[in-house]
Amino acid sequence: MSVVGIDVGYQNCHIAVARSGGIETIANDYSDRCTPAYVSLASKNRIIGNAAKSQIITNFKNTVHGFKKFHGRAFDDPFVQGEKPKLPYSLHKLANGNTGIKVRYLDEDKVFTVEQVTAMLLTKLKETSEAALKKPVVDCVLSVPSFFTDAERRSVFDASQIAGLNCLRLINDTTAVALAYGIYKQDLPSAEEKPRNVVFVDLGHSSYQVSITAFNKGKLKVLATAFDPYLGGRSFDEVLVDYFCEDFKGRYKLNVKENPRAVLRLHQECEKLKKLMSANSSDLPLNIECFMNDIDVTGKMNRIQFEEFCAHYLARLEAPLKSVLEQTKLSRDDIYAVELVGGATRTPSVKERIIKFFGKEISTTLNADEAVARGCALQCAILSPAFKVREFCITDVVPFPITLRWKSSTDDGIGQCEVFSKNHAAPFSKVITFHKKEPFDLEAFYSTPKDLPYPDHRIGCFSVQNVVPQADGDSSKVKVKVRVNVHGIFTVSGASLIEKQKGEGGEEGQMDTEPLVQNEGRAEDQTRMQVDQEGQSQAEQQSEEANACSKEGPPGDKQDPAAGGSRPRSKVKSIDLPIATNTIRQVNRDVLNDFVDYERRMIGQDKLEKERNDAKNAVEEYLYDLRNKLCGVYEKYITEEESSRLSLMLEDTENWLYEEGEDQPKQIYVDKLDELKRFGQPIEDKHRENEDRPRAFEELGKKL
Ligand code: ATP
Ligand code: K
Ligand code: MG
Repeated sequence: MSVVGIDVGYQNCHIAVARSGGIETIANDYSDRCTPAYVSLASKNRIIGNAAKSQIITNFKNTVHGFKKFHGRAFDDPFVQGEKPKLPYSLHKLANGNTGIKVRYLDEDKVFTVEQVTAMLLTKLKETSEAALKKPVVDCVLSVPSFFTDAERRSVFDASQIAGLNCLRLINDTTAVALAYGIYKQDLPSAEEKPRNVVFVDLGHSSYQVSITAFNKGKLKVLATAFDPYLGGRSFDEVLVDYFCEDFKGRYKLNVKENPRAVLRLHQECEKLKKLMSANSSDLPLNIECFMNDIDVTGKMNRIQFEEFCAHYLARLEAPLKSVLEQTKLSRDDIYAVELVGGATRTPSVKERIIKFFGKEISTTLNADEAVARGCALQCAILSPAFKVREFCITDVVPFPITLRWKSSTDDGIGQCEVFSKNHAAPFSKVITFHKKEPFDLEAFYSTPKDLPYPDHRIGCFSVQNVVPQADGDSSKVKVKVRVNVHGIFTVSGASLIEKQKGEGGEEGQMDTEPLVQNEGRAEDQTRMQVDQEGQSQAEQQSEEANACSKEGPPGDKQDPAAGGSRPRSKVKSIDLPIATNTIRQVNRDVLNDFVDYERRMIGQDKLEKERNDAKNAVEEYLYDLRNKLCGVYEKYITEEESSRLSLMLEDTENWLYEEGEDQPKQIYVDKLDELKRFGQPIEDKHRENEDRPRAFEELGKKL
């Protein structure tokens, strides 16, 4: 069983794995611990990660990057429409309204879903992990931004399935960081003591996330999260790009924005300049040769100017910091430490603002680039039965309150109830009781659309099926289990019909179809509705915590249907009810299976192409090696005539490689290599024989 954690960043991905020594981040085939989130489609294969990023300028139409925020988004989504003109590749509206990405692949026009593109990236990261661990990787934990809504989370989860991964948990970036921070701390306050409150700030390329987390020995509890989903290092790059576009328009009469290749190059150079400005406050140059229309451009900028231009973005750093304090009602003095992660926190003015806000120095005990991945791997280790790791209980929060709505017999015909409040503990399950005579629908949605960084507040519709009246014509009691699961995704995870037994009739004293929600034994009468969290739900809550805190928890607990639990069962017979789920923007399951197959085929295609290239390279390598040796160590074993005949043949082969042989099936190269070896091998053999002879004599000499 593999223990792998992946930070799936907008720009940069990191992988951490558990090996004998503990958790470590691993390097890819470019000896780089960071794999860029770039996927390039080509006529024979896919190129993913570092190689894709380095060829973006020459293949920009087919090199997809910056796609993380398209997860779970409709093509018509205002965010997607806003991004569209900035992208060097094309977006396409899919039949189901989702965002598709249009590229040339295998010499055909092809539209991929965001899930497919992320799956390609995950395939690469999976292969990197497999190379490091030297075994197949299936189980993993992936990071997502804490503000991702259900549609976005489901989309990332689907991507993991397409890539053949078994995602044990989608964990929020800042929660992963909190775990990486807390699990090794030896001096955390004991359970009875006041917790240690730590603020985690992650400013990445595309987003800004803040959390306050309370630590006690062996556990962490996220208290609140806040975010600016569209603030990050990318915002600063765009400021620089806009500035230089204007600058070049004035000085060079260039219209940069019309030329996607130039925009890409300018972006790359501006990001470099931005990083240099983090370390250096003097004037710094920006030079790009042959930028556009054969013109070389130069420009300059310094940190003071940069901060002025970015002032409106820097000003946005404060609101989420304020928000987490307000939500938790903690004061600055209650904060033990402020930890920064994410590449963009290296910007001096970002650090300064955060220091100023909290009135204290910030700690950087964590690796700003790797902390998320490490936290993911730690979570994976905790969840993996195959791995022994310190017990650590993680409680996250529900970022946006969730409401259920249904048709009812009340005056306005609508019943509704907020099932999860903001910052409610997660994962968590609750049981709601309804009295119904027929199947019914539960519509789930986020209660506060205006606070949602997503244009659609619907989560989905869950139809509780097979509901029938009792034998005497009365309504049946239906228990519905709702849950925010380990991935932070809302589900109606079970429903059961409680058959009334003899002598039980009318115990509730009500015949309406309102839900009964009970809370820890005290039936809280909220006008016509009661919330029920006693019995089953409490048992569930315990099993939930058991699962979160201990990997040894019985696997069955998680799936425990609503009807189980600690209530005496003797009088009650319960029947599980099927639930039909229709969530927004979710990829159809049959289609998902097709994507799984297609991804496998593409992996196969990449492998074939790699083998073909390797075979070609082998010919090339052998050819150059033989040529060198013909004029060197092999000289004395062949006649001049033989040598010149062979040299001619090598030259022919070389020419062939650059012309007709440039692009041939693998077998042709294999045959070519064999052909070369037929000539080369006898000489090689003679050479070896000759080399071995004196050595053999030496050996013999020693023995004598
Ligand atoms: P996200 O978290 O939004 O999905 P990500 O995880 O890919 O994105 P990170 O890798 O944390 O993002 O950070 C990348 C950003 O950090 C880029 O904008 C990069 O330019 C910026 N960055 C990296 N080093 C520095 C530096 N020294 N100074 C300023 N910015 C930097
Ligand atoms: K990252
Ligand atoms: Mg990140």
